[in-house]
Amino acid sequence: MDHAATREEALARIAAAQDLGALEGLRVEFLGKQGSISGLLKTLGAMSPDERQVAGPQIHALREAVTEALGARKAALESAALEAQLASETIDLSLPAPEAPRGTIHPVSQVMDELAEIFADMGFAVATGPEIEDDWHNFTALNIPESHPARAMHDTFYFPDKDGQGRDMLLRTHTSPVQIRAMLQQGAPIRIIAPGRVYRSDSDATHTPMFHQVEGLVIDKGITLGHLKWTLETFLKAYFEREDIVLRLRPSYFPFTEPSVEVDVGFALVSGPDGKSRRVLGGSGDDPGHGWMELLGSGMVNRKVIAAGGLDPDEWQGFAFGVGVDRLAMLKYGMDDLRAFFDGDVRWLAHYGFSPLDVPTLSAGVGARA
Ligand code: 2NM
Repeated sequence: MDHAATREEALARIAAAQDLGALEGLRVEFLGKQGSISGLLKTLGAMSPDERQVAGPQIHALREAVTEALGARKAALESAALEAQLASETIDLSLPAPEAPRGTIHPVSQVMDELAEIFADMGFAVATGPEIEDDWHNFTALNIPESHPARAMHDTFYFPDKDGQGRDMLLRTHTSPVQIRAMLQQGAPIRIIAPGRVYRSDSDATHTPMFHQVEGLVIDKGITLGHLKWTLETFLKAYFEREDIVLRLRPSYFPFTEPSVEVDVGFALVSGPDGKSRRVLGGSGDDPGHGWMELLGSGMVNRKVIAAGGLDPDEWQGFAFGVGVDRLAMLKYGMDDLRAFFDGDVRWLAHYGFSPLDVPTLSAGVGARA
């Protein structure tokens, strides 16, 4: 028996296959379980040894030739498909980059970065702590009595259950508990700022239930109100990038500081291009066309708070201050609606946000845009 005709026909059909699907059809037709060449192989069993000696090598050679032709055609079809794909995917490298949505840094993040940079230059580290606190760290350690209105349900967000030590759990109402934890964990001396989210049950045009605060704490030997005033003045001049920032300290009261001082900053009333008058920080509030704006609270840390922090108040003294980060951002960058800070509107962010490359540095100006 001669298989030359079968072979010629099979190779011609393989060479003519136009795609991988057709080629697979041929493989099944020739070499599959029910395939024609598989059928020929099965006939070997019924042959006499003499017949088999002649037909065996011919059928095996046929199977080999067909297998090889199928592989070669498959490789050719695959490389043709790759060539076609590459040809269709060429790009013009001289085209401009496509317009892609670009994220911006939220002003709150930018201002917190500016604060960290300014205070780092004065030797302050950044401290953080949990937003879910217990009432000892948030109130008791800060000399805020059980009866104090700040502890009331209508001012503080409480959790329904107490912690393992029977303490009420709450969302921190200020970042002061971070400073208590720092005193207990690090001991003295201390120079830290504690920026972060704080929560109060309060919501109107100028109050949001979550806002951002930064508090500062210095504990050392022989610290006075003079150190406090210099630190706040140096910070505010660097932050607002003006040398003419003037502060006014007024006596005040906070449970955690004694004495306590409210800090006002002088501003000028300037009329903008729209005719509306804006407050621009700088100059003495007592000068004509000027006024004083209440900006932050501060004072010398109360002896009871130092003791609650595990330190001896006869050995260690210090000052502390607290200021709203959102308010600082509005004053510097001119936003007039606090609520827009938390709407997540990308149009607002495109307008007021910062480029990720605008990293605050003291040498370039902390608020300089690239
Ligand atoms: C303020 C005003 C005055 C303050 C006190 C402390 C601590 F934990 F050290 F006692 N941290 N921050 C403080 C003092 C905060 O915010 C208006």
